[in-house]
Amino acid sequence: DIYDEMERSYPARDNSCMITINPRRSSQLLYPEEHPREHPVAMARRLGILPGGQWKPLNCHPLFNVAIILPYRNRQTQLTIFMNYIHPFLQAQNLDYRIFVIEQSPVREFNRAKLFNVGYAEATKVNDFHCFIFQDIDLIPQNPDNIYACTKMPRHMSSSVNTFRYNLPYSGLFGGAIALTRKQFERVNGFSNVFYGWGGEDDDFYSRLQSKGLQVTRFGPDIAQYYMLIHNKEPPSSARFENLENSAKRYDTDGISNLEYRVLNHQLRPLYSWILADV
Ligand code: BGN
Repeated sequence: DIYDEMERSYPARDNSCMITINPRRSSQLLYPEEHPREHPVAMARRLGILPGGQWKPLNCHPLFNVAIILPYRNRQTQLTIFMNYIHPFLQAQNLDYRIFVIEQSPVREFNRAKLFNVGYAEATKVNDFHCFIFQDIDLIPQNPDNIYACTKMPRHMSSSVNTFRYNLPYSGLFGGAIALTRKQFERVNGFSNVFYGWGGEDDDFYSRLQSKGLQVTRFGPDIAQYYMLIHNKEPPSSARFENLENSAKRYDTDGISNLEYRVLNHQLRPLYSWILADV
């Protein structure tokens, strides 16, 4: 039962918010590219979103306290589509949430995993977040029951993506969108910082979880459906194989324990907290 799998951030009490998870509800057929777009200021006002992309329900006590971390560079259209879509989606789940966009400064190769570590570190300075969602900006959750909160075990949320014809390509895939409690994330020393360029960082993270005996969980493929926004494929990095071979040697020394970066700029934007980081 999915309810039993959830890891609550706050204890249940009178007037706790309800969460609805109905595995039999079929996912919405939708094309996020065609989702209506609203001016960020108008949207924030209409939906009661606080500066920095923060919201919580006022008519009930939320059960989940979540930071959503999005690594970013040069994907303005996707960012707009994502924000227009995700706020109503998260509000319907009655979450206490805040969205962080972590932008990598030019010119070094993109380092998705290290940006996640930066997001974790910066979010933790703002609030004592209990649960973290680490996800790509191009992934749109299609089922409203795919709850953006943590489970007792680290969860792979995007196991069913349209670009993989809604099949899991391999059982160790842990990329796309994942949910971990702060405790689970700290237990594995976060992500490796050495994966510059495309590929392998999620496989490295999966092996970290395994090394600590953390079994990953997934909801059913009907719930875990995502639509990937169309973009050009990144060329894979050639360093990823060697980095993966040496994974185990770095678990304890490479991660949030040795994280170094510089925040070059930050703003509380209407729909998200923006952090520009040199990693
Ligand atoms: C894998 C990538 C992952 C990526 C998935 C899905 C590597 C490591 C060398 C085998 N892993 O092949 O990072 O998330 O594809 O695209 O490239």
